Amino acid sequence: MLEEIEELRRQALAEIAAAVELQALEELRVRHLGRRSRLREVMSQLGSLGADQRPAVGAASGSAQKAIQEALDQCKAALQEAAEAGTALDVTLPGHRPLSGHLHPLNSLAEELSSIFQRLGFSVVDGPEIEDEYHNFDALNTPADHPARDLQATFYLEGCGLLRTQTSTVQIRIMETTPPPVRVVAPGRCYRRDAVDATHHFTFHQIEGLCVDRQVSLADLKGTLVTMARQLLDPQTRVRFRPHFFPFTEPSVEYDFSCSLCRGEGQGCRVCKGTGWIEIGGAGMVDPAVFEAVGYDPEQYSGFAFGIGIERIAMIRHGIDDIRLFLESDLRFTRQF
Ligand code: 2NM
Repeated sequence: MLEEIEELRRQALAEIAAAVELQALEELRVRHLGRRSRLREVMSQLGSLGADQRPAVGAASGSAQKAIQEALDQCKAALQEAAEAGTALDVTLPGHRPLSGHLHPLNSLAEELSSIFQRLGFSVVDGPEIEDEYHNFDALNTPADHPARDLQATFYLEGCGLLRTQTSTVQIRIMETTPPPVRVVAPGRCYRRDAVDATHHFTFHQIEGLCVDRQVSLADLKGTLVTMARQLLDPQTRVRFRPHFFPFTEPSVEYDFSCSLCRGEGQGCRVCKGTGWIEIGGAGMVDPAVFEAVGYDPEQYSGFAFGIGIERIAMIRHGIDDIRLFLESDLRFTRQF
């Protein structure tokens, strides 16, 4: 008898859950709880049961009746609400696809660059965005009176350091704790007190690379950059160096990639503005003063380092003309990538 009551309850609840119309629900109420329902019949016969069975059967049938009534009430309320809202429940409609996100274009480019460098034997490392003056400037051979250290150029936090202006701080931390050889890239967010316009922002993303070993030369730097460029853009890409100055490298260069849109032809190209070349970043051979600061012997070791602006490459790649879109726009922007 207990099993039959359980089956009656299961059957009734299943049918109620599938009901999509108020009228069908009323029919279910009559069938499962009405005067001629099997459950009522069981309950009316309680008196004729032996005293050993009566309490259990009484409790089970009472609880089944209560559960069925509650299910009917709930389903009725939901159907009435749907009818009032003018949207009768149509269980044959397709369900709502759950929203699934994807990487921001800056993060997917940083990942792509990281994996190119990983294939070249570099490890991907990171470090704090809140830094001290030592790791951001002194260890990078940037003297106290250098303009980059100015209050107008760097965000200083009250009493507790500054926001890193480049991810070279991470390279310093790696060299402090790891003996050579090292080969690392550090992707991440950096901050400068720049006036914001279509090509400058107070926060931007970089990936910086560092390779230190015996006999590392500028040729290794060029080989690394050209291999990266050919994997990232197209296999014909060329790289050129222009002399430059950075406090932390000597010699220092700025480097350009041949334009991937016009293949270096120039002539009216809107991406390279007719020059055939796109400025990508800065690089050089790590200054001996930086090696001294981290305890490497500059007589035994040499190394190259380079920086890449992630926004700049993403803008060229996707034809984006305003750097502010990356961090100041909403999903209408990010959903395009
Ligand atoms: C650049 C340009 C040139 C650089 C130098 C170092 C370190 F820590 F080894 F000294 N890391 N990254 C470097 C050199 C970064 O970015 C424009």
